[in-house]
Amino acid sequence: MIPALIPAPRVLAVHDGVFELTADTALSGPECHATRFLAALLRRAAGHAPPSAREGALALTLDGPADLGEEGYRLDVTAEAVRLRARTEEGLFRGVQTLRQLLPAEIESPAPLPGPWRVPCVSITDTPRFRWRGVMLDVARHFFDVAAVKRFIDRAVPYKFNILHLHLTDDQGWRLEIPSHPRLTEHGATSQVGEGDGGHFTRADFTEIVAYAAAHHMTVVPEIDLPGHTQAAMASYPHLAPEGVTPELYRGIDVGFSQLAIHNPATYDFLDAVFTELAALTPGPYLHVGGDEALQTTAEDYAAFMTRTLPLAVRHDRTVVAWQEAAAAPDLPEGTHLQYWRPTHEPVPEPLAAAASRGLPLIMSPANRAYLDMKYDDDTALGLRWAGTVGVRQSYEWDPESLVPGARVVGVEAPLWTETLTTPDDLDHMLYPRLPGLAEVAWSPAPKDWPSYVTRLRAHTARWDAAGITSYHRSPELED
Ligand code: TNX
Repeated sequence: MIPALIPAPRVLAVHDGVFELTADTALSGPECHATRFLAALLRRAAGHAPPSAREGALALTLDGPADLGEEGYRLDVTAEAVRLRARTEEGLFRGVQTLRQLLPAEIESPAPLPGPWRVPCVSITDTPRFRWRGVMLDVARHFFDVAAVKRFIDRAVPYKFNILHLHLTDDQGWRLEIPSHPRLTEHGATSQVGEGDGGHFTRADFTEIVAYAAAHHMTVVPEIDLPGHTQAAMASYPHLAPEGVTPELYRGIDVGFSQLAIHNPATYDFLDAVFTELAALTPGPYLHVGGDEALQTTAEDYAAFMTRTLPLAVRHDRTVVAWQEAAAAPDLPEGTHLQYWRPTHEPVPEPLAAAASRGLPLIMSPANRAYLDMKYDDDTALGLRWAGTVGVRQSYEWDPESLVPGARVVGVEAPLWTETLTTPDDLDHMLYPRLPGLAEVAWSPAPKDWPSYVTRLRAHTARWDAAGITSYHRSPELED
């Protein structure tokens, strides 16, 4: 039988026989997240930590061949040993996720189970198609606390995502403590969509998230959405608003009604302070400045705003990421990543096509494929449907490189907007079963093979059950 691996590895050969893990199976590996993660996984589900040895039957080594690159790995399972090789700790970590999927579904159990813990004999050589494989969580429309964000990370890890984009600010709330501007959270974080008191991350909270992500080889990309989506900031500091606007906290789900005071120099002092503090908390190389749906902002003002704002982010030695509208800004800093989000049936806007032809990297998040907040079908209670319904097959069967001809596509990101989502179980409902398919789009070579994929996907439901993920969408594709 072909093991149900998602994302599918680049090269997989299945051999006769199995490796059986017992309480005596020793683990060796470098002192790193991958080794620790594997030991913890086995301890949790099998009930005993593997003994360590200089050369274990389970052996992780940093001696992979050069063609494995940064995140590739080679996994060889024989009846005698499991050998995982990579060039980097990150590569080992991705390989451990594959080994995890080769183990029985019960390995996902939070409490010890008797086993047996058998792994089919295989040889796998695997490298990702794209370097940016992201998930995004909107903590602004509804606030999700540190525990919920960690759980969200846990959901993404088995599928080899490496980017956690946090949408930290929007009209409905400002979610990160900025000590120089305390009212952003004292006041601007107290609302959210509908009912509820909102909430925010202290700097310690944010640091805890960054560390947890890093321990799972995920890079946090924080977003401060500008110059629209800024009602919460303006409600906290009214001088940030254009004259004549009375900023109040907002609990609705409209978009495109707010904008900062673009011609007030104090706006840029504010942004300088925010980026300085954000950069200090963010070890990763990216800062996301939003830039979407600034519907009140004239083209001229938008350009003026970005011209003053982008250098404030770049100053901290960071690569700017922005939604696709920012393609219209003049003088985008070198390497700026543009995030495509409009549905694929819309024509590619001219400025985006032009930016792509200049070689700016694109991240693909087309709403009618990659938006995890879209309803699955007409009966889905949660979610939105402005981009249509997005079923499991539709979110899987597309090619990120075919949307903008000639573009340098660096990856795929699956955003989860939370206008309608209030609990971690709501998040799970929208993530599963679509998230694994988007992982395969991002990691595995093209083209996509739906029959193979859906067979593997069905097998994964046993893993979600074992992990205690109870709220996943019972999509018709999961039935045989
Ligand atoms: C569009 S995507 C938005 C968000 C909404 C989302 C809901 C993007 C850059 N802007 O403000 O939350 O649709 O699907």
